[in-house]
Amino acid sequence: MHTQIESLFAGLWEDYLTITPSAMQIHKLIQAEDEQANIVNDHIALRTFALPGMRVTDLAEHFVQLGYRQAGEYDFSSKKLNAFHYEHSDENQPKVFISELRVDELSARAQAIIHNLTKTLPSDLAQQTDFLYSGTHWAISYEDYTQLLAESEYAAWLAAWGFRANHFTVSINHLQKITELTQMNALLQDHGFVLNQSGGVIKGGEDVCLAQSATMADHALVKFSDLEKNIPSCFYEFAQRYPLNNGKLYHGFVAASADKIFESTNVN
Ligand code: OOG
Ligand code: NI
Repeated sequence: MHTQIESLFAGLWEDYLTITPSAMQIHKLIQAEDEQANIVNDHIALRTFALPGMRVTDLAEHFVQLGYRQAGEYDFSSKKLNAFHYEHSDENQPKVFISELRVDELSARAQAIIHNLTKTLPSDLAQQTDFLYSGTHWAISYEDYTQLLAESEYAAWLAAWGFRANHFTVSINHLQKITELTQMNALLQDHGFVLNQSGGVIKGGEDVCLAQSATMADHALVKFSDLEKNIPSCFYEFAQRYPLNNGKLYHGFVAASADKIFESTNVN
């Protein structure tokens, strides 16, 4: 049986794989190493501009309709981002982390580039069925991309890739043979995958009830209006959750770790 939630995540996953081939390679690597493993997503993440009609709440509505509710709230002041996470009443459903760029805090030049991309979009764009994996709805030049990149890596990524899952996250808690994030990381590194080192390979840990690692994003070809270029696309994340003092698994995020996970799409 395919639930509506499953079809939404399947749509996001298929789109994500088209620009993140390493995710399928890693998926197969886990299956080969841990034959009984059930590869479950801890969460996915989406990015957007904090502009009318495409704010976090507009994107989240697709999940709220399927039984999700807003849970944690986070602020990343140096990256000029707000974020929220959403949870389903069924704890086995993936969590959803959605961030938005506070466009009005960027330079006048960057704001002008972003307004130019978004000014003619239909007001009901975010309500459209496949919106969450619809990509870009505009043409951007490599020159403007580079301008944005100098100021906000997030702005540049979003302008180039549009609306889609930025990453999926394997839940280490649901694997069988691989029981520790350190084991997962060793497996990945043995097979040549490059991990995000910002703040250390493992962000967080048992002390904050959440340990996370991520690959550095793949590179994929973008057809800019003036030229074609390979730029960072999406990455794969790995999360291990630990119980709180009350014995229940922690289901939130850790702002200090998230701040570093964002950097998995940096040009390195
Ligand atoms: C989201 C980064 C934060 C996490 O697990 O802490 C995050 C992003 O890169 O869009 O996913
Ligand atoms: Ni994440």
